[in-house]
Amino acid sequence: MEARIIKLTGGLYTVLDQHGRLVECRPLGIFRHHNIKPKVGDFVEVIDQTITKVFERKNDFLRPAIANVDQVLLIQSMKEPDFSFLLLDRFLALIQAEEVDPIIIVTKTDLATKEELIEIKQKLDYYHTYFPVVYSSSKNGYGLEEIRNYTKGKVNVVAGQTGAGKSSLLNAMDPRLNLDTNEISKALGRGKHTTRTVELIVFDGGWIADTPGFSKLEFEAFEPSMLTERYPEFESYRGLCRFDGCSHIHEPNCAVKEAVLNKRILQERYDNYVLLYQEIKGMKPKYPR
Ligand SMILES: Nc1nc2c(ncn2[C@@H]2O[C@H](COP(=O)(O)OP(=O)(O)OP(=O)(O)O)[C@@H](O)[C@H]2O)c(=O)[nH]1
Ligand SMILES: [Mg+2]
Ligand SMILES: [Zn+2]
Repeated sequence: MEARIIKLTGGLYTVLDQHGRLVECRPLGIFRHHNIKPKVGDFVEVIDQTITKVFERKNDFLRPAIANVDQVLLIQSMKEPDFSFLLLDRFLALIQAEEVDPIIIVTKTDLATKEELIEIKQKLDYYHTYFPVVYSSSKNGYGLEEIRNYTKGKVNVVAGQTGAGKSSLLNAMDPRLNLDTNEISKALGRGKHTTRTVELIVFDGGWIADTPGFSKLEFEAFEPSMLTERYPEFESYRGLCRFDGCSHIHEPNCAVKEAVLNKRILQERYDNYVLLYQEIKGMKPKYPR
């Protein structure tokens, strides 16, 4: 029988089968020796409450551990915690996996002044060329209908730092979810996240996974050269640099650096690229090349 994993708690998986039934099961013991770890979102074969096969994934996230996602709702608050472009670029670089669309959602707009909003919007207009950007407030309902246009019928995952308002936003969109939320001061003060498990929940004709936010977001090991591909605005300069495999950092005659000088690529976004590139390069690869 084919099914989809929608929840994992303490080694026990809950799958939704073809007949819409929820079944609790465990994976085959031999999986461990083959380094196979079924995760939420996986399509699996289930025989007698045992997961016997994991079907190929279209994409695969390590943290949160979830697979076969359509899009990521990247949630950043205007205030409490303050909006951070470095964090935004970091998340964008991390979540652009295969066949995943990030949607930038700015929450807590009710806490910002008009001037502050205009300032952020000016910069985010640049991002809007490449990604959807939505402004919202879970307090007054602003922007929620616009978000629904994207989430409807999809497998959605939320991402964003702790206290950004991820769970609050989902609750505002569907009060039946009744997800735990927390006072920002408490959440940060205790250094733990309000949301702990990863689970797919029925949402708007599709699915949603609320996830714990990260107070610190680290890169999983990947080739620094891959970072270029996660900057969609670099795409139109592909092949135009003097050197093949140009890192766009120290090489002469670099088309990307030229575009930064000509203000076709946002300076700050490029600066963050350099920071992230160096960070990834400084990491030890997990596997021998
Ligand atoms: N004023 C205002 N406060 C908000 C808004 N959204 C969330 N909050 C507050 O922000 C705090 C944190 O919200 P949560 O929804 O728990 O944040 P989270 O991103 O789910 O946090 P973790 O689960 O720890 O990752 C709560 O006190 C919410 O009431 C908003 O749009 N406006
Ligand atoms: Mg939460
Ligand atoms: Zn270059």
